[in-house]
Amino acid sequence: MVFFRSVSLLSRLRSRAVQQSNLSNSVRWLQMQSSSDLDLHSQLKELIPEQQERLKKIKTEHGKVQLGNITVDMVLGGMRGMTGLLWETSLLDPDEGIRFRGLSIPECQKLLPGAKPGGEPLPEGLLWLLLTGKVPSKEQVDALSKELRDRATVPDYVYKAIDALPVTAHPMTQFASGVMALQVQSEFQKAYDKGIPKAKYWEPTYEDSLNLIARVPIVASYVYRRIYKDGKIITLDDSLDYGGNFSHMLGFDSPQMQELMRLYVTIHSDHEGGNVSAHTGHLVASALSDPYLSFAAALNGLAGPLHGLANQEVLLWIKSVVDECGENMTTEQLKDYVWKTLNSGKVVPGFGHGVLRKTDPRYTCQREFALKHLPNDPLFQLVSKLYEVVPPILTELGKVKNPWPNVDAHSGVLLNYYGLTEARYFTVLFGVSRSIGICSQLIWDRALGLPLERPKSVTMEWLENHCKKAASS
Ligand code: NMX
Ligand code: MLT
Repeated sequence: MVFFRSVSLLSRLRSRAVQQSNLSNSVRWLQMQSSSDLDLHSQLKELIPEQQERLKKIKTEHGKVQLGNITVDMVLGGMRGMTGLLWETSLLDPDEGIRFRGLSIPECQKLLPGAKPGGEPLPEGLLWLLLTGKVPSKEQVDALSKELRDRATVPDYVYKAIDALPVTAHPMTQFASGVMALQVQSEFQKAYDKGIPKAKYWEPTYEDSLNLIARVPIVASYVYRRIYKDGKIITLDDSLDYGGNFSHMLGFDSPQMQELMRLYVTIHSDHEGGNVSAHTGHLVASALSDPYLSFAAALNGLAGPLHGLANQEVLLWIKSVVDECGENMTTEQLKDYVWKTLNSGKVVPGFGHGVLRKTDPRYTCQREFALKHLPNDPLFQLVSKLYEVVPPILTELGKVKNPWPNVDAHSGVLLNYYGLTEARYFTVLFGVSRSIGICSQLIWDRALGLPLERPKSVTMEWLENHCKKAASS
């Protein structure tokens, strides 16, 4: 039954894919459910030579094709719109949002296996999709869940490294320190020291990446329980999947919270390569720093308020609105509060984006989750009100390129509803999720032999001289 439902979904999606030829290249439609191989490593081993050939062909046949002009504005404007990275696992369209290996979020919700039929996608399924470009079967996802549980062991010195910090240290500082301590077990570093040939770099990168993805929920839960629950640790449950277990280890066992966590981790996992955390991870790894070093660096970028920390800022800001205006505020009061925020020189957290120009589909799917499970929650209703009030105000400012909400505008109120109320912790959840996207691409970085990243920089004097010359020629 499940198989037939999948097949009919598959044929519907396949016909759409014919219209969108770019999708059919990136997703291996016909291989969905057809392979009974449960081992992700051997699937990758098969795929790598084919993809290496593909990259070689692009280089030799199209290496000199131009991808656009670099303008002074782009150099001074944070490289917006400048294509400069290869990132295989996902691609962001400014209007449509993210596609993971060609699949939109609603398509992932339909096609990726859930803990129960029709449930939210299991993040392990997304990991399989990101790594292979194939939609896995439930059996493959279950095998990967087990593999991740088997790899989920954290040495004592990791906890000790975290304990060396004051309990008041920001959760992201504690989490990133724990990830750095995990690095002691890097297989890549050991193999590199022994002189592993370049063609094999991807193998210890794979080991490190899967170990890291398996272990970060344990480190993250430790940080949460240390700060907020008197250090009372909850261990892994062998019967649970990745998202379910993460929720369990944090101390939340309601089936709905576990479903939320599966959705949360899936949608936060990857957002193409140019965002601060992904780009940082990729840059650091290009020096052949191992996945732990690279991912810890990525986390430090995620901890900034314009990036991942925005989820913390949103809930704190929403609560400050309620504190000032009360729960039954009028639209006028809300507008005034938004203007007050802007006039004090702050941004409205959770709105705007570096690439997106429409409402983030990650916002939309969280909104759908809320409409289904918590329609009467007052904070959800406030988030809905903000969806009406904020975009016209940001548009009126005249400089904001995207007035619409992003992923962070919604996540906090969902977590808060299920009892995870500590806003300062939220970015750690984002960090755990992002390990899946960043590490998947790091494996491909090494498999494809991508080089050291080293763009050219220039001085203002160089720019002035260059522009003078350009004007006179
Ligand atoms: N509130 C107030 N001002 C804003 C906002 C906002 N939400 N978004 C953009 N602007 C301002 C921005 O600060 C800039 O002002 P100025 O020229 O004075 O420096 C101007 O509008 C133009 O910025 P954009 O080109 O629209 O946006 P940019 O690509 O530079 O930045 C963000 C993107 C996401 C950093 C920005 O929209 C922002 O600060 N949003 C609020 C923070 C946030 O929600 N971040 C999370 C993003 C998603 N994530 O998880 O990473
Ligand atoms: C992300 O998920 O990384 C954010 O939306 C930021 C981005 O894509 O630039």
